[in-house]
Amino acid sequence: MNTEKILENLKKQLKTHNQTHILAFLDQLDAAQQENLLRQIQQLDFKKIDGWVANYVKNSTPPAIPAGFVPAPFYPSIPTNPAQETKYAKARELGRELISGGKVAAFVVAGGQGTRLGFDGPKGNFAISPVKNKTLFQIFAENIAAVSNKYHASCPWYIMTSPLNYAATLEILRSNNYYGLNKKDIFIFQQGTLPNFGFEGRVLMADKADIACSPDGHGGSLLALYKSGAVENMKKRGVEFISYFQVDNPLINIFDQLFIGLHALDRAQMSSKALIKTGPKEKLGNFCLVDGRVNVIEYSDLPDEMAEKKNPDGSLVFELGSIAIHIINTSFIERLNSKGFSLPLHKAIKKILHIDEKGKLIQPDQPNGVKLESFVFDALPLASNSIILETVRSEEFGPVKNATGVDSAETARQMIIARAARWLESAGVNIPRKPDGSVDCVIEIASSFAVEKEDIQGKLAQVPQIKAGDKIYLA
Ligand code: UD2
Repeated sequence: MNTEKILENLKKQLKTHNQTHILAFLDQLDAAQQENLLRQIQQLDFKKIDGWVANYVKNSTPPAIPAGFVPAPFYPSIPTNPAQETKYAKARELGRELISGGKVAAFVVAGGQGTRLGFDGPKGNFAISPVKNKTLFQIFAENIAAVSNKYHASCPWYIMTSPLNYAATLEILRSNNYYGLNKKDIFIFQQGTLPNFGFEGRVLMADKADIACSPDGHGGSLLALYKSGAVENMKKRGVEFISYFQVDNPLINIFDQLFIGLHALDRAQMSSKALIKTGPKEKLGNFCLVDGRVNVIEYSDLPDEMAEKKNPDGSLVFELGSIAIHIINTSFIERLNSKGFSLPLHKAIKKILHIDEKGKLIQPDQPNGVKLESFVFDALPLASNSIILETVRSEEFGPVKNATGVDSAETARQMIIARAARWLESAGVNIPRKPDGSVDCVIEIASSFAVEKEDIQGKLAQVPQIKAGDKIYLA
């Protein structure tokens, strides 16, 4: 079809869907810009857009929460009876086998914009380790290298970026020589985007030649893993299980034998790790069961009376919080994509830079539009089997979300030090502590020294005597 015909069709389509403004400045664009804009429009699905406008953009009623939800069952972090003890031992063994057999891949979602942290550039490049100032990416890479070494396997690493931080992420990895990992074991790809909307339902224009778009949320990973060829690459390598984690958690235990093993033993398709929440209002999604399937209800959607409901022993009825750590089967992602699937969207009201109908750039100081995102945990009810494993916060969850205060770089560094101290103490090392019990030195344990606390016992000869105020790095 020639360009004129394409243009005519697009104009008709835009008119039908009340989006004619997208082409308002076409005449002012050069040929390359015109072609680029037409390509962007062709990628939009206007039927879906009409649905999004009606259901999310213009609809201000909060999303309905599923009826009849009950707390989801879970595996406790420590087995509570002999049968469970036996199962955990079996799971650990199976987990070790699967890791050694190269059947497990690391997968970090790193497409977020990290606005709360106020850090310029991909969040994975944020320096966090307390002695060597290693970045989040370096910590993950070293962990993957150490696990590969320990299990005599080559564990691959898949990294999802957004179109906004893809080039920068690639450059960080390249200029750091992939932190010593083999380049062929790293697969970096981009997630999709969704258009941004004005409150009246019009697709916003970033400038005269570009539609304003933003990353489609971490739920977009389930599409992007497939579309980018990552799943195909996994299949070629024999990877069956994807260890999904977020870029902001330096304490992540990427290759957890127990979690992987329990997931595989129970023939689950997508599983989750959970924490017991610090209180009813902790900002974590809540694990629930609806019609026998695991669902996560966002903290903002759980009615107060449910969030605060207590068991006779005083514990919260909905006590299990989601920390965005999952095992996902490659076959599950393939199945979803081959059948065609869609996750619900979630709406965020934001300040969005755009041009107005006169072509003037608007830099809003108040929220002026809607961004839409999908969340990965919304795929849990699509899994026919799904397990939840409780984990211990101080061992595995120290997210770097904010510049200061709760979940900040400072709290994460303290957690890294505290965990290192506990690991060393468990092997009999004496750690100086202040009268209030906090650690009185700075310690950093590299993954090359210990991937888990059990690795320390064999390396005690390398641990120096530690005095108050010391800065100790073990590698
Ligand atoms: C998420 C969870 C919350 C809890 C918490 C744990 C949601 C809605 N909430 O909160 O329940 O588990 O994490 O830390 O998920 N990302 C992308 N592409 C995107 C958007 C995000 O890759 O389009 C990545 C981002 O780089 C990060 C992760 O997803 O690694 C989480 O994103 P976030 O910081 O927006 O999530 P948060 O803290 O609101």
